[in-house]
Amino acid sequence: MSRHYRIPFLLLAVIALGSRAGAVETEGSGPADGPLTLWYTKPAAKWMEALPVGNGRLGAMVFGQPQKDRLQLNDVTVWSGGPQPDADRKDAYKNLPEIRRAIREGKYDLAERLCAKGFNSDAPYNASYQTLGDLAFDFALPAGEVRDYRRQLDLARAVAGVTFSAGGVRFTREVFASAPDGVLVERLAADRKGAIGFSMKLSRVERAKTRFEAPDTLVMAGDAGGALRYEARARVVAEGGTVTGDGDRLTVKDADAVTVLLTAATTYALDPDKKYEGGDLSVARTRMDAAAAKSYDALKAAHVADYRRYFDRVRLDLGPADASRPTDERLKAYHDRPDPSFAALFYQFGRYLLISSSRPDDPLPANLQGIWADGVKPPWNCDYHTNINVQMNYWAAEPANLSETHLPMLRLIQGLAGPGARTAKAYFGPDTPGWVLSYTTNAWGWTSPGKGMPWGVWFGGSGWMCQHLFEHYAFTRDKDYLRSVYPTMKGAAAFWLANLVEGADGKLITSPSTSPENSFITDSGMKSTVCEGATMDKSIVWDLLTNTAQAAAVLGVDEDFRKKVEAARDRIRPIQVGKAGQVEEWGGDWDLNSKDPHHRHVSHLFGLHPGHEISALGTPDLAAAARKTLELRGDDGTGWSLAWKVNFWARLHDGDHACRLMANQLRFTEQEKTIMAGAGGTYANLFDAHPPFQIDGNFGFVSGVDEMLLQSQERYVDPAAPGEDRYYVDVLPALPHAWADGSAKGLRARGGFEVDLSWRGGRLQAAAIRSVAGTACQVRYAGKTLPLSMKPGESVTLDGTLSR
Ligand code: FUC
Repeated sequence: MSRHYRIPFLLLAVIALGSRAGAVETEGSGPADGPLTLWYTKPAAKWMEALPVGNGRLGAMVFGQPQKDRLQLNDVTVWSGGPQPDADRKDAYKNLPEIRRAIREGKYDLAERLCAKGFNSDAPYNASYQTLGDLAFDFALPAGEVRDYRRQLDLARAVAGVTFSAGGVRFTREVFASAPDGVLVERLAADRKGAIGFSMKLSRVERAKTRFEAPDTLVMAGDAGGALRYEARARVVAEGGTVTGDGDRLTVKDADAVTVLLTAATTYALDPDKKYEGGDLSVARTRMDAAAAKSYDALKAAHVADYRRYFDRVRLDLGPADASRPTDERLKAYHDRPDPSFAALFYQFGRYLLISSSRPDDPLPANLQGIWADGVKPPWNCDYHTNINVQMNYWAAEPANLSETHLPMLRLIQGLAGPGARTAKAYFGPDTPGWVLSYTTNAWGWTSPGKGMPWGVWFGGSGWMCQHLFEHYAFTRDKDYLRSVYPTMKGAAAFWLANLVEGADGKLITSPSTSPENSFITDSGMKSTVCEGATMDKSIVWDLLTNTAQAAAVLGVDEDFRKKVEAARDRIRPIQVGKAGQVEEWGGDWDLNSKDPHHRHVSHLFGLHPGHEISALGTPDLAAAARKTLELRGDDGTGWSLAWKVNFWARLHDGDHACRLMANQLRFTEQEKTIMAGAGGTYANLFDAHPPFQIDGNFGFVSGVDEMLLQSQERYVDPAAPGEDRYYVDVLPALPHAWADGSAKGLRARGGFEVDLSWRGGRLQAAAIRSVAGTACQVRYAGKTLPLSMKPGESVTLDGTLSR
């Protein structure tokens, strides 16, 4: 790992300090069959019913079939393909003047053709995240029917399992993925001695060879059809009985209990300078030897303690849970009879998924499916789409008190500045400073535009990604961390300083400019996807320049540069309100001409969420225009689109409308085909359905709930510390009527605060605010504002009138 990617020690120390503050109370973890358990009365018949476990890097889908069972395996680094340093179109920048001219002359259709011909990428975009393989079991069960079957996932402990009886024997299986020991563990037990017998096979659909390594291990090695090689090891630790093996399988007979261990390693490292190589395959063996030397109970205790350090920080109580009904039945009932406690379960499931797919030291962040994907060609290559999806994965990381889970994403972003500098020069000219990123990236540092329109030619990726770099600081207040990421932010800002163009009105805009994956029709009937000054671009650049200037001020560096950045920011064409009172999406008032008014992307409201240019209290006129835009877009969409709308309505302080979107998102579906509009929902295993499965909706929902209960995006200037970023902390800004009584513990706010809330009859009872970093803030609730100034570690408790 190069120095560039190392997590600064102080950052870890600050996070640890902050975490301790939130980890003192642990009673949030209920019993195994309590309100925080997903449970089912049947085994998973298909992947979308299986239950995910993961330690951030290594994951498995648990099917729980009594006889022929399967753990489908993933490692977050298993990617086909390899680096593509030549993916940028050579000399694309030479086409830029002609494209800009066509746009300025209103020849948008020509501009689109020119972009499709000379401003996209012509390199193949084939690299894909892939399965690691399968651990398949064929169990010898006593004759007789399977009875009393139950399959479950305990979110409080991150342990999945099944119990059932066959032939009078009670079988128990438990599965978890341990981060501290780097191992996937399955425990097989029964209430009769000698009852455990099975054959086990380790395999992969392609490019793998498995051999038996006596006395008890299967070793699978291979490649992913490109640069990457992997090794996976499965070992059985049997109590009693016999173990034999041959070829790609081993057999256990007459054991009293067995612990199955699985480890994996790959050659991947997130280091563009080393061509993304450097991972050590021998780690699979050393981890295995270390894990096999521990007892099952010791492995489990270490795993549970480690997981609870994260999970227990936030508790959410939205009312009594009816945990006596299986999870799929509760899901099926939700849309017609929303049950707040089920929304709370879905919220905690999202936090579980983030902890399980993104740990601080992971080499890559959570992708389109987190870490869980079957086969070698999952939808959209299971990559890191940067025009909404990967960012949505991390919206909840800070507010839901899982700050460390953000770190793999923050390292990915820093790793894009190098390849993105090449892309900037290829498309905007050899003298172009800084870096840029288009609509997607992957494990190999892809930053180029895509091949097709309308998704391919879009340059908002770098600005949006840099928001995450700043947000991590805004929540943690770690200036050493901010100093380490500032050059990446500065590079993204420098690119736009050099590439904003003056519009006909003298204001600064981007050109060419698209609005992710959407198209427009002008008043004269011209259809295109390319204009100048589309709203999302402007809002992303506004956000980037604001944050970069703020970072320079906080760090006390680059005064001249900061002034230039602020001056450019202030010259960006403001958000325009169109003839229906809506926020305009494009560089013209064309929204009402659209043939697809309910398009899933709502990119032009970036300034409302995740940005902070539009706010309910600070810019009421723009907030009203945003509301109109959402009404025009409607209440349906893909899974992630519904989740984004929950966040939008929360930012508009309309909790009831946010709840309506939640009910649409929590619509049971089995649809796995790709549907681009109106079919969003949730699968039986509570994975979000685009459809197909995309995990962004799960994470976006968590963020939506956080936004309903606590907001802190709106800034003010503190005369006592004018260079520092200061935030209003809005308590219960969008509490829906349906959540009349409840409490939340451990939510995080910008400025470095941790907040516990309780409410009754829809009114705040108490807000306990702890300051991690000793920053001032202004707390707002129900029309009142209370300035607070606290020392690090200090707490205050306020009542419903914001009195102490
Ligand atoms: C964006 C969205 C699609 C899908 C894809 C992975 O391109 O427009 O709906 O989520 O990412």
